[in-house]
Amino acid sequence: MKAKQMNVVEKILSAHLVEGDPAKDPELGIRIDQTLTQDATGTMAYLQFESMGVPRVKTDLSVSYVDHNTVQIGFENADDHDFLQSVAKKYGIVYSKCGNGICHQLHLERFGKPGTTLLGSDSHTPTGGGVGQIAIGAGGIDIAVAMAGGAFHIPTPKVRAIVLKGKLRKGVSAKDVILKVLEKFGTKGNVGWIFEYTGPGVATLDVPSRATIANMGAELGVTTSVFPSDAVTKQFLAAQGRAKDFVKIVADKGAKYDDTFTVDLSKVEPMMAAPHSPGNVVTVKSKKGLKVNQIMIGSCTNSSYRDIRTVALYLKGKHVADDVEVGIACGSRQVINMLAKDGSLAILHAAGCRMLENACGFCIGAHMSPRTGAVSLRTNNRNFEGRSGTKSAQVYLVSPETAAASALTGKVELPTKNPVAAVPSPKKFPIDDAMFLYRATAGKGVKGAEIVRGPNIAPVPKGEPLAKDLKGVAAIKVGDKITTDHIMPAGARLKFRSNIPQYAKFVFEPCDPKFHDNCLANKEKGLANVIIAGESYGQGSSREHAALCPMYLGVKAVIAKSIERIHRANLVNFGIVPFFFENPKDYDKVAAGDALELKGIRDAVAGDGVLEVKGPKGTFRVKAALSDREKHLLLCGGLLASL
Ligand code: MIC
Ligand code: SF4
Repeated sequence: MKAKQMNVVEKILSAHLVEGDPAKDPELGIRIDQTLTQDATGTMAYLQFESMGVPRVKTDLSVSYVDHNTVQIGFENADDHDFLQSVAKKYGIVYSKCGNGICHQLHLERFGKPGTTLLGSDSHTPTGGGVGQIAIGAGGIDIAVAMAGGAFHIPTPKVRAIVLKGKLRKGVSAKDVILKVLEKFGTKGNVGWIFEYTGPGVATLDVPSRATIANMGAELGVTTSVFPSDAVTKQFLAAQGRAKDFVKIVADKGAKYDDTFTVDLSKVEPMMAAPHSPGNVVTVKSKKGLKVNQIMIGSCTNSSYRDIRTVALYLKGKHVADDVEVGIACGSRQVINMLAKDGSLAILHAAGCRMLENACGFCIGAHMSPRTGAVSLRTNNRNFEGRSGTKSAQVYLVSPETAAASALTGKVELPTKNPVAAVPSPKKFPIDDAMFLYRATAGKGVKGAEIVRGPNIAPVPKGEPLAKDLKGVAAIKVGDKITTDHIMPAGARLKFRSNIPQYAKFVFEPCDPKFHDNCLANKEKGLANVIIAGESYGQGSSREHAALCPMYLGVKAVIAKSIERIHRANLVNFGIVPFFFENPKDYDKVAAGDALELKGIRDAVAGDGVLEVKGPKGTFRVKAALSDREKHLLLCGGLLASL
């Protein structure tokens, strides 16, 4: 009998399937080949890994990157870096030193392998889809389980083919393509999907462009995005000195998809995401002439050699406008090295750009916050309100081409007016892996290595088994599209990531600064805190702190109209029941501060997930759609408590 024709997703997943049947089960368990962490989520991931008592990582490769908290004001960041380095040495993890670059760019350059699975404690891990990897973002504890050899669970995916045809016009690039896809599918309603890019247009995109598209697929809320591994991938890997990592993975002729959407690349216009959502997509043309105060270029979405070299070509022999501040953060040392050799760095300096560290930096609001009310054009992937560090700033997400063209006039400009020549894919990238430590002991670890723990590293709190009945309080009521940046702000608060009691002080800081105190007061009275939310609760980052810190504050349930994938998984991992309103209109029946009775919650979780909640305005039904695995975790009080 002829084997079924498979798409790329089916090929990779079927080769990694360890639990579940895609034809009938709602959840699949897959084997993870590689993991990555970054420092802001990594400390927790490794503390959790440590508490599992496994002597060394069991993956093919695990890499610990330091790229988020690099500003080092105070001792906390440096303490975290030391801890991470010592953990890497002990457990057989490759350690990417601070200064090496941004995790996703580095992983793509040096480690991403077609046909493998990668799990990362960062929502932009899908960048690996650019080289035909099934790369998924998850909470730190899921990475810890994967490093210990456990499976990772995903909702059985529906696969949408994004068929690319034609070729991009000069001045239009990958960022415009993903913004076009976001314009169509938005930032909600895509949970459980995987987007597979296919069609003749794929061959016209180089690997960095594919990676940009896969990276920002995270904003759609999909499980991941993936490109085939073809001749372009082969050339890229060979140029990175990794020809042996290449395997061809393309969809079989006649492979089936659950849905198809076609993008004619030749018709894509320069696009931008207007404040305050990556899904708020408009054309650059519609904003032409808008005065701009700041332009930030880089982040894991657009910091490749191709991107920054393109910016240099736009700025060559010119100067940025007087009243605009331009900052550039490259993705890796390899990128900087190439820009130094071909003269681009000199061009950018001469043009008046501020050359920033090759780290997340501005993207996460760690520095370079714009002035009050500023218009800031940025090439990163998220423009949630306040993420830049300035609440009143109007952040627009754009391509490097639009950023560069606009830098010259200080106004939004069309990059297609005076486009520059395409940057050819380098034949050979300069390779310098000196800042990846412990490559020789990867997978083995170093016997007797001691873990270094500064005072900022606090133990991980554990959850408690779910009670039979709960008397609770609606500790907060929020609206639609609440992001993890609202729940657990990063920026200036980021340095407390390894210290839960301290970080928990800032839960919901942008929405209700009293949340922490109120929750602790309720907890003291023996009341369970409940979060009431609208659609797409928990969009954005993979940070498990957005579940872990609420757990610490006594939050036992979230009742929302809908919850995004990674955040929902994090809630379960930390023993918080993710309910949705059976009738979304019941959202109006609850107000902040209402006393809520969740009688029989334990039986409901163990059974069909349906619970009648009693509030001052009557009762309403909520439901948690849970797999048996998730039920078990919730009843135990979370993953760590279940071990
Ligand atoms: C982000 O872009 O929001 C982050 C910071 O990279 C997060 C991870 C984190 O919160 O540490 C992400 O995308 O998962
Ligand atoms: Fe870093 Fe920004 Fe990428 Fe997150 S989105 S990994 S903060 S560069």
